[in-house]
Amino acid sequence: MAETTTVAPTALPKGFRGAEQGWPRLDRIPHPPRRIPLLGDIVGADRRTPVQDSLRYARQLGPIFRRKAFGKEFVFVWGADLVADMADESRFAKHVGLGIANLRPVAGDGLFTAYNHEPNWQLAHDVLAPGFSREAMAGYHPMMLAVARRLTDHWDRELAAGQPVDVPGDMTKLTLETIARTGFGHDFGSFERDRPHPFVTSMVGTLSYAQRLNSVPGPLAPLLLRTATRRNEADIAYLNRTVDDMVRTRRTTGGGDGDLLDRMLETTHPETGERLSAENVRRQVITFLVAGHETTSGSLSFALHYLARHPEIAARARAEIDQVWGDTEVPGYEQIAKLRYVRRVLDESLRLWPTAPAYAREATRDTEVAGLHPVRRGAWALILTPMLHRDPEVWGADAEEFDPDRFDAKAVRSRAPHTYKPFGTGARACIGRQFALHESMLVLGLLLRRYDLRPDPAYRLRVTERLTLMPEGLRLHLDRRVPSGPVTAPVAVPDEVTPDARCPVHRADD
Ligand code: MNH
Repeated sequence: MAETTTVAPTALPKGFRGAEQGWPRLDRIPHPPRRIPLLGDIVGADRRTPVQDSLRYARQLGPIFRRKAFGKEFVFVWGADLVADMADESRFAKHVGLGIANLRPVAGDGLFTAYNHEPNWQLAHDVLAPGFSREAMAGYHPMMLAVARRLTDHWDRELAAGQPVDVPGDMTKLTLETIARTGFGHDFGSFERDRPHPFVTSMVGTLSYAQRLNSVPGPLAPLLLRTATRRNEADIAYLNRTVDDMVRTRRTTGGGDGDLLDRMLETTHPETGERLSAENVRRQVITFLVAGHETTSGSLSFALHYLARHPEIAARARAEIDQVWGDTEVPGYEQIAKLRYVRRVLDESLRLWPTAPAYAREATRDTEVAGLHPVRRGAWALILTPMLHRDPEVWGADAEEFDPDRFDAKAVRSRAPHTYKPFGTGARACIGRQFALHESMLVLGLLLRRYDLRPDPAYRLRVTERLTLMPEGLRLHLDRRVPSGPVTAPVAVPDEVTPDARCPVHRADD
């Protein structure tokens, strides 16, 4: 698939190839002991689980390390001081490389995959950011509820049939329907299908393909991945067709009520009066359909796993839900953010398993990382978020334990900035953060209020990787919850806003 946008490469010093040139003191950065000529650090590595392999290397090698595969050397960073230093936007910026660059054939200069210097990034950011304001979110709320209702209808049926529920499968249906409806007025009918919608199959196909491209030597990719490449081209064509149909329908019948697609098609930039091009709209729709559901579905799934495993935590969350929602059948927009403990459960799930498990930062000038590691302009590293989130210096010796109280207000205040980064950092941090949090808290609230969750005692958490993380094979048994006595009237909780809830895009510590 040809890209229609011409893209200047990130400005690199002439002849710049990789870590060898960009990190002049590479000798200070440890690598795994058993390097194999040409192949690199492949002992004990599995191409299906690059993130989990990197966590193992991280534990052996410390806060900054490198891995070499097929002649390419990558630097990984996870120590809290180093990560905080690389969050400095005056010296570092997002790097579009590795997995993300591999998505360019699908997502082009859409928000997620755009290079920093591409004018379409700022244009789309300015046009779409209001779609994630509080007011916009309040508008999505009823649609989110309607989709959650389809999930509970489905779970009620499974329960009646004595069947366990397929958590990742159903969370994916839920989050896809949510972003499709709220963003684009589209209905994929996921809950009416036995198998995933072909859009999901194609999307997962392109994500897995993008990840695989990293694990084969560049020049050999066309040969080794011939069948997969053909499959990938078909997937991309299918994604494009689906999106083009959605856009055509909207252009002819209208009726988006100011949703994301309306913004993409109609809104002009407040200062320049510019509009997104038709090709760019296509890229953005695919971007939002993918970025807007895959990661959220993973984080909901992990949260449900931990809730099922920790009945005392689930009980505390339920008590809060009963107290804040009372017997209101349908929670209002304002009643979601008040579920403080549910929010901590979610934060803690995203700490252990940040479902977008890495982001890349590049030096925008010659500088040093934490005063120790000189870097040339253009040099970059991957921030390994799951390991940052387990740094014992920040999170303590019990960092591997699931404990939502790590996110009570006092504990949060006592930690240094930039130690918790599930949504990335800086100007290119996640635009959909509030959207994901609102949707997830709403759904967890509804599910915990309605069901008791029983884990399969034989299940051991297994995490699959396809750029994003997802618990594999997670099934839960449900019991319909017996309402606990007379429920009290909703309790007024002060409308205190968490510091980062104010701006839909940028947070206080960015
Ligand atoms: Mn989201 C960027 C994580 C939900 C749309 N998202 C990012 C980044 C991370 C991330 C990390 C930064 C990547 C980088 O630096 O290269 N996002 C998440 C997680 C969830 C999530 C963990 C859910 C949980 N994201 C969502 C939702 C949407 C969305 C929901 C849309 C409705 N995310 C985006 C877009 C970007 C992004 C768009 C790119 C923003 C930009 O570069 O301007």
